[in-house]
Amino acid sequence: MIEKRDFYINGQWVAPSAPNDCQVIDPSTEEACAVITLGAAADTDAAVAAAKAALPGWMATPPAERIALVEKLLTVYNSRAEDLAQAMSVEMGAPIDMSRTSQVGAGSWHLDGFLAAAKTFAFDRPLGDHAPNDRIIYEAVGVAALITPWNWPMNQITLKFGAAAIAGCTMVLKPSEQSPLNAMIFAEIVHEAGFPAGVFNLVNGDGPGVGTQLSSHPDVDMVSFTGSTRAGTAISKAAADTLKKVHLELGGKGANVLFEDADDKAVKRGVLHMMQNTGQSCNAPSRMLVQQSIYDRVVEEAAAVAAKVEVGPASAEGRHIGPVVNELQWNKIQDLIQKGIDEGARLVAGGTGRPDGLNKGYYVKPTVFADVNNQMTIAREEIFGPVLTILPFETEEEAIEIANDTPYGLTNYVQTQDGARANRMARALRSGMVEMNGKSRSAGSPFGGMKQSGNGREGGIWGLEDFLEVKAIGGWTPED
Ligand code: TXE
Repeated sequence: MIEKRDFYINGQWVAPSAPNDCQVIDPSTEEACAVITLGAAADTDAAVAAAKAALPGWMATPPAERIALVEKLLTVYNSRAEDLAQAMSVEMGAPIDMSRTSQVGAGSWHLDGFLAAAKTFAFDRPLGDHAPNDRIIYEAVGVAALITPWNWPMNQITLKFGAAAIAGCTMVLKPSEQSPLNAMIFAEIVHEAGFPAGVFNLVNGDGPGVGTQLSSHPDVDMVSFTGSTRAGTAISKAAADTLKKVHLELGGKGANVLFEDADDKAVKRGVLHMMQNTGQSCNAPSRMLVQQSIYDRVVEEAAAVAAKVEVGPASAEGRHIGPVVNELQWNKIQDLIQKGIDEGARLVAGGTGRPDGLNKGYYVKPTVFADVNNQMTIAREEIFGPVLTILPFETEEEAIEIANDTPYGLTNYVQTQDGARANRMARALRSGMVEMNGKSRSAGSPFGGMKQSGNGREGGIWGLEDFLEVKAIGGWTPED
């Protein structure tokens, strides 16, 4: 059993102010794999004080030096890749091969994206030729609280850390209490890279404790949060009295619109994308909207693809999907599958209960529902499990109406070989991101949502800008 009770504050590992053990459960076995401490207000205060004290020095460090340290961090990160992969696999259930490639890889991809963006970013620039005495300076927002979830832990930590560090913010990270181990390795990586004490701090804790303390703390200037819409609302309320900046990356209920001229890999691609990470992705294409003329064929193929998706423990090598993260999520997914059946959707693959032979562990059957209408609970709520819903449509207008009829607006997908239609759809869909014909977005592209999927953007220049204030100066005296 791993015992990691300390917090990383002001450049060193320190004992918590009071004991408050919390077991980390391996979702593949339902056994405890580690013990951590949930922090108290005194721990949060100590971390925020360290970040506040380090802020002036870090803000005054030239951007090129901050960038060089992030570059160094990336090298250390890559050298610790296997440790990170093992940690994520055991604590949140990502199958080890997928953990090594996608989970760890997402982190280096984002850090690379920030490094590329930062090198061309002008932190100090003239307003324009018409105003020689005006200057625009981009400065750190200040002390940033980073509150992250468990589903793509390194993805989310690096998305926030990379931008904050380059922007000149100091930070307190509160990772998910479900997946703290990879975050603690990340703190070791920051330490080894040589960041000044206090620039990065880590306190473990839960939402009602450290999460709320950070959100309402008067010395925290910004919260960058990824997680549920419920917690996003709570954070916004807790932050309101101090009017801090709140950046939210929340849930999604993405549509994947398959027109009758979709390419012949579109169905398989859509099902496997839904099942990736056991359906625990905010940008999962969870509503497959299928044009009526190809509907029956698509339903049949989708059911066949889902039936072939293998499920197994995270420690096993291979391309199977793992368990979902915890009992709470397992129960929530089971309830939603049952609701789908009760509300009249047609179950064509999977269903409630565990897959055959997997009696212990939070395993879910890869599930597909056909004949779903957009008012059913399974079409409205983010299930966050390997459950695909299929909805029919007749016309392009109807597809747009169904796709946009959701409180979420994170990612939508379009499959058609008609370029003009694809572009019309890209403009009509109300979401922060649209991906077409299986082509994903490139490094440095902004990630984030509209409506109840949140605000702000992460990644590349846009992610960097979220951690920056814009200062306008009049009467600037040119220095050369
Ligand atoms: O998330 P929570 P949960 C969605 C998904 C999932 C649901 C529940 O639909 O089924 O959320 O997952 C911290 N103040 N997503 O309950 O609670 C918490 O400690 C401050 C979408 O695990 O949002 C953790 O660090 N912080 C998603 C983080 O929020 C609070 C990723 C996420 O936990 C808090 C995960 C509070 N009041 C779940 N309450 C995505 N957008 O990718 C909780 N936290």
